[in-house]
Amino acid sequence: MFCYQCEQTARGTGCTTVGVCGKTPETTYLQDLLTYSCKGLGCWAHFAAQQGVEVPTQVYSLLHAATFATLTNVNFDDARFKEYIVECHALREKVEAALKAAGVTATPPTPAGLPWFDLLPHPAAFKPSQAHLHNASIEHLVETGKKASLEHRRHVVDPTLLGLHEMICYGLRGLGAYAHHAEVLGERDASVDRFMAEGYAFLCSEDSLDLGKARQGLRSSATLAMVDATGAAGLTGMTILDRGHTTKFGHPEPTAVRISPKVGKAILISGHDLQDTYDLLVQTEGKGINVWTHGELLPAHGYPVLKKRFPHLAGNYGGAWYAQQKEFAEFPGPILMTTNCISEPKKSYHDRIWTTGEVGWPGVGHIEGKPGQTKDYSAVINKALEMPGFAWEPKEEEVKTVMTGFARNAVLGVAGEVVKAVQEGHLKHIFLVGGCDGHEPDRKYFTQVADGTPDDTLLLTLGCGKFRFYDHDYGMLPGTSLPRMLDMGQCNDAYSAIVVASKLAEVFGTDVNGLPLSLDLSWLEQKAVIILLTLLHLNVKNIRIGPKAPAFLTPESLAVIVDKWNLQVTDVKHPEADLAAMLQGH
Ligand code: SF4
Ligand code: SF3
Repeated sequence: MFCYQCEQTARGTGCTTVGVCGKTPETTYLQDLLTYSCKGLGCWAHFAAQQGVEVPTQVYSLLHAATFATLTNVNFDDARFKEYIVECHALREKVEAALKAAGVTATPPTPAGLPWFDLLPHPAAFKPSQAHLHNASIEHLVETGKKASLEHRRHVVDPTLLGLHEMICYGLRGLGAYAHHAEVLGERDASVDRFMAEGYAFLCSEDSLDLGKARQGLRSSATLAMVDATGAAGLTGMTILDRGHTTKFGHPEPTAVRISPKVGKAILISGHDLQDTYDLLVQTEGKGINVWTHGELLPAHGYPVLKKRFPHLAGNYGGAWYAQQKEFAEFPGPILMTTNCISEPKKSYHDRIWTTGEVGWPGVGHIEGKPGQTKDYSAVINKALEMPGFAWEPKEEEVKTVMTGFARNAVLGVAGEVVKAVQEGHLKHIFLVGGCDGHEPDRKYFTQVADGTPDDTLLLTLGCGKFRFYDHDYGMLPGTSLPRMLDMGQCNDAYSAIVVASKLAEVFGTDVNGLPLSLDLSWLEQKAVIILLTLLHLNVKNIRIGPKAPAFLTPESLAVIVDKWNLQVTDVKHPEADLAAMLQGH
């Protein structure tokens, strides 16, 4: 196997025997085969759209969901990957039938010169029948997956070109996640749908070879243009997700969230999905069960519809995903995992954790339900009723809380105060220290940066990286009513930060790069990739990412990105040097 899609990849180069995340070689090859199948479906859907033939919405829904399933720490269940592969080819047949019915006899291009499709037919021509796929054993699909694998491609493709292709592919994974989340909330955008197909089709096209043909063309290559287009689609993806959240649940408001236990039966909900959270809250109403959020669901407490209607939305338990094995083991109730990041469930809680949506772990209970369908959480609820729940709570005056809910509306609501603070010299700089968290000790850099931010600066945060410092007391911004640290929400809420930065730039008559603003981003998985591509598309310069550069970028491709956007890799050993540079606007 070979996988280097996330930051925690083995030795900083690639997982080759088993994933650091726990992904087996078998699952990796099945994901490779699914990606190959998505490329094929993308070719057909993109071609049909170009011919003016209507592509069934299901095609795009499957592309989003299946793509999301290949994102780091989402799905580890081989049987589910077989289902995605089968459905992918069923829908490809449907698109072919729609083309035929419209009288189009031409087929998508299947260029022969692409070295990375030499072991199987080109993805658009790779057409296993439904009967074959249904009867195929997992072992057989794994063997086919080897021929479609990144492990194979990396031996036949120039590493810079491969890395840029993979960056597009990982951007699509992040975009697929956003589009899928949005769809769950009843939102979709035709341009995002079409781009998912177009992006996959590009990776199968002759155009994507350009870099290999003319290296000096790297800066103006079609591949780099597609990197940019992926970022543009990312912005739309974030926009529709924000619309879904705020239309259904209102604009987040600054909210104190309890992080101390409270006596009573308890369910823990983790991941990013607000719709699942809402449905679970409805189904537990009046049952004497408290619902606790975990990790990236902390910001759920800021949404008016959730916080006003459900007093049993009790608080937040635990921090970032990577500590879940310990935290879940100690939680006195069942756990529902709605999206990434799942780690291998330990024996001690194996029988009281459920997955839902695109998340999966073999042998773990799964709650079914497609976007738009209401799921039945009674298995989780019954487990909570059987279990003891929290037996202890601190005295009222010792209860600890943290703040969340400073999304775009809340921050723009006090924009006048922010502008005044800048004009009066109370606010010298704004830092966005946010993104994903992970195991590595080097990630303490982000705490050191946050803790080192001077008193006359604001510290915006989002994503699960904040759990390293979310309970630190940074005080208030002098001369204002604003806490110095403002939690804007989940990694998904990077959109809020973009809107706030653009509005502030407007007020100050500059662009985002002209603001006293520094972005110091921690990354782990591919939602972070789409956020980065979106920021680069918006021409945001001087971004720092860390703790390491992506393994899929070779020094050559990184040099192009550094040259164009002055993207920097965090100096994890010298956070004070990074802080000083950021304060200077570098
Ligand atoms: Fe390794 Fe990350 Fe891939 Fe898992 S997702 S196999 S940790 S590179
Ligand atoms: Fe965290 Fe997985 Fe990325 Fe959503 S939950 S920020 S890592």
